[in-house]
Amino acid sequence: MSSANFEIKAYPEMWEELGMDVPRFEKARLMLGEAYSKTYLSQTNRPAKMAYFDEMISEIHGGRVKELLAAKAAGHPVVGTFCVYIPEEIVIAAGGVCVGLCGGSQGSVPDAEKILPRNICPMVKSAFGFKAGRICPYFQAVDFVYGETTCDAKKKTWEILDRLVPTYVMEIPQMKRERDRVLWLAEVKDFQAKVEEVAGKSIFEADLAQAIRVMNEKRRALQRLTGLRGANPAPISGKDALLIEQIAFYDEPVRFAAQVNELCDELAERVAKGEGVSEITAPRVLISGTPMALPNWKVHNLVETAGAVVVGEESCIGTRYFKDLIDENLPGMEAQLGALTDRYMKIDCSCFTPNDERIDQIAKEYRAAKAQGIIHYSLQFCHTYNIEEIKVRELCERENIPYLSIESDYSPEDVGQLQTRIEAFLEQIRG
Ligand code: BJ8
Repeated sequence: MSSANFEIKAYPEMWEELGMDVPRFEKARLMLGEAYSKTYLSQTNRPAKMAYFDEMISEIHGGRVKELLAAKAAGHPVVGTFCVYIPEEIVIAAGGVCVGLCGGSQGSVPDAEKILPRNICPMVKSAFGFKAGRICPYFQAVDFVYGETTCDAKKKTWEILDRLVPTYVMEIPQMKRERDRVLWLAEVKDFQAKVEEVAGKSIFEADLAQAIRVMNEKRRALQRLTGLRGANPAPISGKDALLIEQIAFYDEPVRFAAQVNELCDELAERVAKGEGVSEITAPRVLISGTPMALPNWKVHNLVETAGAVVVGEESCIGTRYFKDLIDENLPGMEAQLGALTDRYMKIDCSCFTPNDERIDQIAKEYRAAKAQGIIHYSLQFCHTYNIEEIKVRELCERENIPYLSIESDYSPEDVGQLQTRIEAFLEQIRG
């Protein structure tokens, strides 16, 4: 798709029915289309199979929303999410749909700041603002929103969000001892009961087994994509890979996995021929830190515009979402739920203390991606990632890894300053 014929499709009647602020949303649609064309469609040598993901963006405010509404009309629960801690398998087992809600845009932040404090995480403000301003069709379509007690900004915001949309909160433990696992297992079972209530049906062993297979397949496809990015030259840009990881949160999982695998077939051919999207000498960067929710492409764009290539995201919109699978052959619901609990307890979010497995994971991913430097990315006011940054920096000092730490928000104000710092960092890698 070229930038000349790209547009985010408009569905004003459906938006009206969903109770949205249509005139404002129309402006947001045009801005997103422009940003996407500029950031994505200007890239050269993109894999042909990216066409599917371009189409997903083109239909982001329409085609996929229609699918969710059809699922809802057929009695299937539609659950909005903000965190990879949601046990998606349970929703799928009930015939439902999970959709990651957007939280990566500056456009909705002023809506949130009318209610929430200004000095909290931009992701929380952005997400809340989409609902408060009625400028997200997904938010309007969900049966309920899933919230969690990972960080203070989120857990207190859910109480206020619940006034606008039903918000179900799960308690995420903050440590990983046996008693924390017991707590999380109980939370998982409560969540199952909530989903069954909304779906009006019970979940059985066969449903959960099938849902586990579906999610494993999707996660395997994303693992495969990550593996291919270890080649030099990289067969796909970091921007495109990030886009796929973002789309993973709202596409239909079976179709998505098939499309990612088709793309991987094309990338594997590129790797076999020694072809890629960048020069073999392009600096290779791993990005680690807070998730980059759609449409937050800021740092990837700066890094790749400066001639480097991003080869991995150690992030929840990245490997933290798909690095761990669940055993598909366990007999009985109790064993399945136990394995599911263990799988989610492996997520190394900085809300845990201690969380040293994340530091080990960063080192592992750095080596696997054959990266040459690490950028730690933290959203402003995210205390847990900002403080854990100390340990990431120490890792890089110990292992002699070129390192840059960035703290940013969604406003364009710091772009010039970030560009200068990123260019200096890439010079350091180039030697
Ligand atoms: S499992 S990383 S998706 S909580 S950036 S809102 S932590 S102040 S996003 Fe996250 Fe789940 Fe953890 Fe992953 Fe708060 Fe920090 Fe903002 Fe954050």
